[in-house]
Amino acid sequence: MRHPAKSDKFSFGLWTVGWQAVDPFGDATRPALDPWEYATKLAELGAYGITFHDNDVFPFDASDSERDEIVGKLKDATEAAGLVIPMVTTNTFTHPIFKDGGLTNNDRAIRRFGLKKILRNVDLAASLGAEVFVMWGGREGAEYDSSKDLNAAFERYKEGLDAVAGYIKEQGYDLRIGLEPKPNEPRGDIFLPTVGHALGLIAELEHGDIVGLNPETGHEQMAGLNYTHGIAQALNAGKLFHIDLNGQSGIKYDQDKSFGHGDLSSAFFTVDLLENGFPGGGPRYTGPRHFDFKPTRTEGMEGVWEAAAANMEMYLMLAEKAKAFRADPYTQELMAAASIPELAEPTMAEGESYADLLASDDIDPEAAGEREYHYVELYHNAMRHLIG
Ligand code: ASC
Ligand code: MN
Ligand code: MN
Ligand code: MN
Repeated sequence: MRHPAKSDKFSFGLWTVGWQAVDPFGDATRPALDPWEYATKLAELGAYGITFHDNDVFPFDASDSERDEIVGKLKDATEAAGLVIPMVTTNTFTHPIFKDGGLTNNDRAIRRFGLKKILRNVDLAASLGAEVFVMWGGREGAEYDSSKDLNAAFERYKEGLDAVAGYIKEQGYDLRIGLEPKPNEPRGDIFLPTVGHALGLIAELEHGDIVGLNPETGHEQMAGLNYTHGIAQALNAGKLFHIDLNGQSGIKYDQDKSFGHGDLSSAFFTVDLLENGFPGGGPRYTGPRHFDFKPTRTEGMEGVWEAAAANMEMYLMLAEKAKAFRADPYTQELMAAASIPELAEPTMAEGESYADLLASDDIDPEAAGEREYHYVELYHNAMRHLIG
């Protein structure tokens, strides 16, 4: 397999390789490096970009001068390594002040604090040339249904998002917001649990034109949902602004394994969509292939870099297999036999009246009920390419 190239647009969160593997049951198993050390090593492995939460780089209570100094060092290191910073995000989940959320906290003073922290970080994102500002509302939610006026919570969530989007517009930044759904963890239930919930809320925003999605593979799979379908619907809605690729084995805690480790065949079809698009054309995703993974706690620093490289190698291997699958004449034959191209044809003819539709008599339901689709053989042909 070839070495990843900048043109592959692979990016990594600093918090991924930087995770020291503290979990609810155990202490750190790995040392902390400085942010620029992670950046330099990721560039060597073939990444084109890095991303971060504000507090992956500088402490929550950093003074302005401390903040500027550390960010300056990171900026110098990324430039020296030829890396870009396509996305920046804010940590509104670690500090105890956010234990009941930032934008949806019952405590108004805390909501105002959370909003200010986010706006400051929007300024930072814009100054570093980021194109997407991710908002993962990990603490926006509840454990107890009695703890919230849910209607007010959604009102405040919308108010908060509109405030951030409105600020971006007022400042004239070339930045779009990517909401990241997740069903649970760290809250018992998180608001905006899936891609569909987030799309519904975005449609109600005043500044929803610059608000879209950053769906994460494992987060959809934690809800038992199909990630490829999720990003397809976001694409169809013109809302796929960014992606978090990783691996997850079923409906469990958020595993954040390396991409493709977990549901491999689902990862194949995710890459097939990202690399080859919809069979009938349609919107394409051209943004970063961003990995939001956590090297498992068993890994030392050697394992961290192996796990990071595995994401990119997996993506490239799947991309090659997916190209071969699509180019295979047998695949095309099966797709045609299954009428897949016909789904791109509108159901009613242009200008056709309801009367014409109702009067039409062009199908024998019994015969149509007997037609073959050969979907199993088509899927199996994908598996031939994947593991044959
Ligand atoms: C993010 C993001 C997540 C969370 C998580 C933090 O920005 O995309 O999924 O934060 O990785 O641990
Ligand atoms: Mn995750
Ligand atoms: Mn994520
Ligand atoms: Mn995550």
